[in-house]
Amino acid sequence: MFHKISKEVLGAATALALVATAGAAEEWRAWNIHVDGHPNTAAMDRFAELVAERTGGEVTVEVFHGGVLGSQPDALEQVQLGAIDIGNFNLGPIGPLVKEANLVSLPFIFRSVDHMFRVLDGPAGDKVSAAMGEAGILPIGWFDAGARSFYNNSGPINSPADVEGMKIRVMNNDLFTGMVNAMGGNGTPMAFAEVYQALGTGVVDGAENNLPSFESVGHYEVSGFYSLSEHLIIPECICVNTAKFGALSQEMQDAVRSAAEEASVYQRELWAEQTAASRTAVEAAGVKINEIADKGPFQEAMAPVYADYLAANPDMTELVELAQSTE
Ligand code: GTR
Repeated sequence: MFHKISKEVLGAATALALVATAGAAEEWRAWNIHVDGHPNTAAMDRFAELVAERTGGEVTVEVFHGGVLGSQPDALEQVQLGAIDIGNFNLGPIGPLVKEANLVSLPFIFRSVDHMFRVLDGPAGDKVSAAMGEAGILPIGWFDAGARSFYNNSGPINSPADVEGMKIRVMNNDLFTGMVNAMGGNGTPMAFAEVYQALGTGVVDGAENNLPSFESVGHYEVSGFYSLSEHLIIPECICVNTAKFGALSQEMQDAVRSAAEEASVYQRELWAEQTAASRTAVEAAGVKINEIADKGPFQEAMAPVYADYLAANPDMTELVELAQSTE
């Protein structure tokens, strides 16, 4: 009797388990480096809401803010491995993993944010996306990250000569180290979370970032000058582990993609507002915003960076020319 019941129970439990597996909810862990109040944090929260809504709860996203899941280079490897499912990433630190992604990390390659998005929306962008997807980091939405400029304490930067001898923190990518070194400085890769202290204690003389990030993590408290060199215009993505995304039904993929697209539209609106608000806030806190009259010498100083990059990656020449010739 006991034996019989237990067999029936077991059978029912197995059937239930099978049903549960078939309709199992996908629970994704998402990486976000930014703190509360940053546009990308709000956009990632919106993305998570939209995903739950549009997939009817079949896919849910839990966003871990403030970089608590690790540094950006580490998190990217975790996405490739599937240990982290998704996140908001800057394409700068993706360059060392996907050489096509370095297209957007070449200093002064884009004339403006609009130009960058036109390239991204065209054939060059398709190549970058495809290569990222093959590397396991599939972009499904594009965020605005404005332009990055130098900040430091010793005085305004008006020409590459002002960078000479300065130790400047950069994101993890040889292109950025080369960029600072080509101005006679010392490009120093370092995790974002360590920069505040490094600036405050003089471990580095300066760093570079966009205005919203300069403000949100307090770098303006330890840097008196922000000089508008705007040397890098790098987009950011909502990027997902390619295999996890590919395992969803077509209907679920469409729902997740549409959530990412809508969250990206929202992010770009917030970004424009926040850039202006951050400028006002840091100026009110005493930071001197320095307009650079002639950025030509900075661009000219980048010739060896392009030469080295194309010598090491001759197959990227076409992509670089495609981006440069995009209207
Ligand atoms: C921010 C970017 C982050 C991170 C950071 C950095 O602007 O949104 O993803 O790359 O810069 O400088 O490390």
